[in-house]
Amino acid sequence: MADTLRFLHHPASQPCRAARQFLVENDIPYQEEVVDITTDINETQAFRDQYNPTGQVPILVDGSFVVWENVAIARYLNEKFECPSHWFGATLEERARINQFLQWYAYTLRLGGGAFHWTIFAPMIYGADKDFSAERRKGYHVLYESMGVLENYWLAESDYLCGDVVTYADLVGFHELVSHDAGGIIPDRVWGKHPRIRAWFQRVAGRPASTEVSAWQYETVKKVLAGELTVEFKRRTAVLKGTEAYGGHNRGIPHLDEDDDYLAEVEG
Ligand SMILES: N[C@@H](CCC(=O)N[C@@H](CS)C(=O)NCC(=O)O)C(=O)O
Repeated sequence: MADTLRFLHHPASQPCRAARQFLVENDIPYQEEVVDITTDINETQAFRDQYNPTGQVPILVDGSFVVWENVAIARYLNEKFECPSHWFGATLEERARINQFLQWYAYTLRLGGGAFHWTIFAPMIYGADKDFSAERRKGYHVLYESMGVLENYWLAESDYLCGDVVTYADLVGFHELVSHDAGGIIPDRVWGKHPRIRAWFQRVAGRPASTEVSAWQYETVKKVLAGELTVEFKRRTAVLKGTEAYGGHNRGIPHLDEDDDYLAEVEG
């Protein structure tokens, strides 16, 4: 009998939710194992040696085979279970477009997660008395740049990011925005300037699997924002490595001490 797939994840993690939604959407049986990233368990050498040298989730374990990185996990599942071709493209051009999005997102939209991380998690990790405005500013910079590209390129002519059907690109893009939405990270004025993103976000949110996979994030962050829940972090390191990136591809990157009117321009 084949081993049951083990999926190591945390529901607060955007890449974990995307890969998990792929499992749910495709009715793939799996055993769920939540890795408590509020501790440093995933940073131990034993964890790194056994699963992933970066210490990050999501991780898929299929018997003796281990694969990490959400896109690699979804592609592995897609091939292994011969999932419907819309997820990763039926034609050469569809596949190229999806690949293009998944490369682009990893260096831009994904790093915009810093706007969420440094607003919601950082005070619980490092202490609410500290000033995270510089880190937040970096996160917002790359988030807003990415939203501009989503609005004016990826969603310019289609209902979904890579055409007129849902693909894995939509799942990763959606879950980045779920964190921002749950955390109230994107001001209403900025949502209002991105009507295509808003319509697309609602379209993907309407999928039953989206609700199932996002519920924990919305419920937990709502309690945190209402002051009803403080998550006890036993670690003193960021849970989103790489969030120090600043700027995407379209804007010059001013020194942190210099005036940057880009945020004011988007929010104004
Ligand atoms: N490039 C990875 C990123 C995964 C990632 O950022 N995981 C975070 C949670 S969102 C994590 O495991 N954080 C724990 C840590 O960094 O110690 C992917 O796309 O799968």
